[in-house]
Amino acid sequence: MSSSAYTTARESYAALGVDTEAALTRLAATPISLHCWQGDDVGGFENPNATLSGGGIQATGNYSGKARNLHELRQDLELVYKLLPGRHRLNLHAIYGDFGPQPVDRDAIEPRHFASWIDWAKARGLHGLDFNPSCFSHPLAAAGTTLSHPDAGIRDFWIRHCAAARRIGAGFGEAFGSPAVNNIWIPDASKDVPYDRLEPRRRLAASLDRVFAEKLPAKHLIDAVESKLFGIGAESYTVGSHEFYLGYAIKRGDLAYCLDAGHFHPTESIADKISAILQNTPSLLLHVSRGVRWDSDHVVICDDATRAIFEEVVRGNFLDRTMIGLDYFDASINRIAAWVIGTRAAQKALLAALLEPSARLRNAEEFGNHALRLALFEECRALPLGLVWDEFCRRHDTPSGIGFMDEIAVYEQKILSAR
Ligand code: RNT
Ligand code: ZN
Repeated sequence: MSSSAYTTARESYAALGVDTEAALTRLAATPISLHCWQGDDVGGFENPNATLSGGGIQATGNYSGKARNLHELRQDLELVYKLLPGRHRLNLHAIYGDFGPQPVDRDAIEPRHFASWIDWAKARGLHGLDFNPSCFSHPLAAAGTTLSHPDAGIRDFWIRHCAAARRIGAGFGEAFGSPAVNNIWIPDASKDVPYDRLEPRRRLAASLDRVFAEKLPAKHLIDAVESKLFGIGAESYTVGSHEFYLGYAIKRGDLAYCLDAGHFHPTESIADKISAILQNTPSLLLHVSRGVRWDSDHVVICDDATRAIFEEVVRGNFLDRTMIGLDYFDASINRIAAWVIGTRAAQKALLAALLEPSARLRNAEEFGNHALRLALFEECRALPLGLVWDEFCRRHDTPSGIGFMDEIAVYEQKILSAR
């Protein structure tokens, strides 16, 4: 039985020709890939007190209760998934392996180091796992360059690491019967104005060619490349820029391009890029994030920028070719709440997009009635999205409203405060 509030909402949408049931079905079938690194400020478990260093990225804040090991991270994630409606994925970085007491260097990671993640994710009914090589927080990345490093030996090390990551991703895809995304992001950049912008890019392209040389089944693995504009201490030049990777991905033809919402100029929206990129690449990976004045990786909220991203995905009928991942790391608030708030916000933004009166909007635009188009957009802002969302949560046995915060508060008191 639907709630009476939902029935009223359904009628409001139906009056505009929108089928809320179809939207709820589509939403339920769309997994979000949660980024494991929100749980411990991008530290990883290579050694007991690992912390993020370099790479031009930074987790700010010092909230108590951070996950200190694999066990604690999984424990936290179990609560997170419980508070999310629908089935979702987990996106692992290479530094989050189950390494045991012996240190394992990045170029020596193997599928067996991630086997316990597969078991864990299966036992919890997750939709699948995704992966990323970790080309930062490592002595050989200390200079801020990896795949484009001038030293061939150092390049080779990172090539081996990225190639190993692809094999681990393919193993995930095989285990779940659903392809894993292996997303390559490297920090290679320069703080000050370089003289030579070309050679590092040539080296990067050559390194990537070697990373992708091994053919792995497309049904198990989707390779993605992530561009960036600048990082902290890396402001003047980024080797893997938007133009570099877009060109590289289109040239290869089999790569997904990764758009991170924080990787462009502060007023630039990634929403407009989606229909342009998907003309020429088979698929797209989203890193849904929220930059505040810079690529600050604030917790995702259901703001206009996030809604615009999902509107473009839905309007272009691109959901089947778009993998939705989150990428933010806020260490200033309860990290579990950060995960849940951000994921639910992304889902809500997707729901809002699925609830657009698309036929009427298309028609108004086609006939040049731009006043009607504007009126419809404005009408949408006041439609009862929250009631449809609450119904979705109810049907998936998850708290609606901000009820999830109560469970997080209890967990904070019982578990986090003891860390
Ligand atoms: C960095 C990129 C990258 C990382 C993660 C940890 O600017 O956005 O995706 O945030 O891989
Ligand atoms: Zn990213």
